[in-house]
Amino acid sequence: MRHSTFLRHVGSRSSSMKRKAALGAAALVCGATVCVAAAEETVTTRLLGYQETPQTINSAASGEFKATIHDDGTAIDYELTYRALSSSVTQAHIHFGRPGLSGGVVLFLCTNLTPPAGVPTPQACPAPPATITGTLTAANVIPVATQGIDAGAAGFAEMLRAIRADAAYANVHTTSHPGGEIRGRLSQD
Ligand SMILES: [Cu+2]
Repeated sequence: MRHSTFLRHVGSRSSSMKRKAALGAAALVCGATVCVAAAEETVTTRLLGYQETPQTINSAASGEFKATIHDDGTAIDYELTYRALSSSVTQAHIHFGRPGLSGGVVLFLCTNLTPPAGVPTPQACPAPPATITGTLTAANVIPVATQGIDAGAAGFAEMLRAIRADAAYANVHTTSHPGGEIRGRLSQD
């Protein structure tokens, strides 16, 4: 495992995706004879009602989502912040879908509803304002057959490709807006 706690927090705060060479001695990954600079990939996005589909939502709420993809592509560390929502937060996810289009739920970030079957029980969604963190792996993938997203490691790799191709979004759902109140695309802005 080349991914350290130190590296996890050396991410860009800008709304872009990039491979970022971490700085400092702790960023060096040393094998038997050589040391190389480790890199990490961080995706950040801002969540707003204006990005919701199929209906645009006027909401005072906002949020931020940050995903750090492990070097070996087997996990995503995430941090989701949301505030000022109109009503109780019910659930939050990463969906498979391009900007302006709705898509299936592939990865749960949190839920206060009946937990999904077949994946580890997601954490609860705290009342806003709140920040949650977690780690997603192949075990968390919910396949979406109609959109061609597989289960397990294949599906996880497909979602990494989708994130890099501007085809995934984070979405926070509330009681008043069950289809989602704030949304942000995971993209290369
Ligand atoms: Cu969702």
